[in-house]
Amino acid sequence: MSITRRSLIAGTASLAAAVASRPALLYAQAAPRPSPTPTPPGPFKLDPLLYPTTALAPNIDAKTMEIHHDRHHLAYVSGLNTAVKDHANVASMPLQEILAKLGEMPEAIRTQLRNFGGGHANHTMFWLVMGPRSGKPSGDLDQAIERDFGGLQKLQDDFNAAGARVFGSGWVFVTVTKEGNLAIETKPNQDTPLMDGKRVLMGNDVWEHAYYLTYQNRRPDYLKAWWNTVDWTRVGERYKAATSGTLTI
Ligand code: MN3
Repeated sequence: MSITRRSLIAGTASLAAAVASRPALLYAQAAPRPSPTPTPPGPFKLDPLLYPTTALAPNIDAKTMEIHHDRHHLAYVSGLNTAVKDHANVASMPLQEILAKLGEMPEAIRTQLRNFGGGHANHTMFWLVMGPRSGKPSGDLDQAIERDFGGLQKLQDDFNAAGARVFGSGWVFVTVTKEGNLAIETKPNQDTPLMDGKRVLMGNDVWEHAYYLTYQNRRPDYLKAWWNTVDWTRVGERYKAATSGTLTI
């Protein structure tokens, strides 16, 4: 899923050329990112966004996307890299394994692994399940939503209610079992169901930094609008990966 720096730069250049020749048609979809994605040193990387920071507006504004990805998520990756710096055995482990085995991790860095590792996993998932194409759930995922929630509207209502009830900072998730069963779950701070050995189908960040510039204290409005950003094609791919045992974070 990661894009090389070279292809990103090449893509940006050709986008810029296309924008220059047909500005009115392409600008809204294809505005280049204002700055390149920072790359913190260490084993854990910050993947670039797969779409421009403007792509989710007006549901999520470009400034929020830029600050959230380039500063907040970067800080989690940097913190995680710092934590594992003198722990080669932890540094070489897959992130989902570190989180599932937090209790076995060196006590000196356990809190950092929890906060920064959880933050890295949560945000990596978050950017992936959003995008400009949205769509609707289909196939097995659509059937599972019908079976486990009584339809998409009910899932959205229950998910939004759960997200609104999170006190302070945290997340609301849809978890998925290997059998394909779905459930709604919330976690405080940067905790994740990965810490319970579960898999996350999708999730929404209800920290104020995720919505404050546009929505201020109106978290329920953000929760409602967020569904317009969900890329159901990619969520469907995650569902398939979960049921075939290949979904990681
Ligand atoms: Mn966040």
